Amino acid sequence: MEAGIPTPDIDDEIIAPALWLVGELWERGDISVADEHLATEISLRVLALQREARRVASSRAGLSVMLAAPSGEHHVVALRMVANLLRDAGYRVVMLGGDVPPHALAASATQHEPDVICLSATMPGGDDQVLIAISAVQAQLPGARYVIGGRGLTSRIRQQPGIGVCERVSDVVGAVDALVKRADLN
Ligand code: B12
Repeated sequence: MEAGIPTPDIDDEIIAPALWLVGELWERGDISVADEHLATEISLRVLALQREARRVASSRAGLSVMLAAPSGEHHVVALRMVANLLRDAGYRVVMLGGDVPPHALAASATQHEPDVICLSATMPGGDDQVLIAISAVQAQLPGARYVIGGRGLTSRIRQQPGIGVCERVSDVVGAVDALVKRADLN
């Protein structure tokens, strides 16, 4: 599942042949009935996991995340990775790309009303650009939530309510999930 193998392939190409083999081993007396039961329980657990993964992905389907790099910031590779990860997880992604002025970001956020905004800053001074961008959006959309990352950020920007700070792109889905869940609880 983590390798992104589709459910029908996992069922037909992995679980079914594995259980056929288990059946043969049992018939030959190479494994016990208990071993066969154990293999079946493991297979059933994978089926339950598949269902849970689908439920989580579909629960994200109605939610959107806006992505941008603030004014002056042209490094967007990490942002593109973030977009792929969020899309794969089931989120709708609104990608604005690099070098987005604060007022343009605020206008777009007001138009699209994303559930979370992800910002990336690589160049020194990224803290300031990110804070300027956030305050421009806050003025228009006070409830907005943010996930930020990039080597341009320093410890000046700390984790605070409504802002998740990520070191790695692979943390983004968890960070966005956490902010969305917190919003549900409010
Ligand atoms: C590719 C690149 C460019 C490309 C960017 C193309 C593009 N479309 O993105 C181009 C050629 C345009 C470019 C331009 C410049 N660059 Co440049 N660039 C790079 C380079 C080689 C790779 C950056 C990159 O994509 N890394 C891969 C990504 C995946 O990693 P990452 O950005 O570090 O992100 C990680 C985390 O920070 C985090 N993350 C980042 N953002 C986010 C966001 C979220 C939401 C989350 C969850 C996580 C997250 O996740 C990633 C890891 O999982 C770096 C080298 C380096 N050491 O980084 C220099 C580098 C960043 N550039 C540098 C410089 C100086 C410049 C220029 C000033 C050069 C010039 N004189 O024109 C300009 C400035 C442009 C600007 N104003 O933004 C310097 C910055 C030094 C500094 N700190 O002062 C570097 C470090 C090169 C160097 N060693 O000197 N650059």
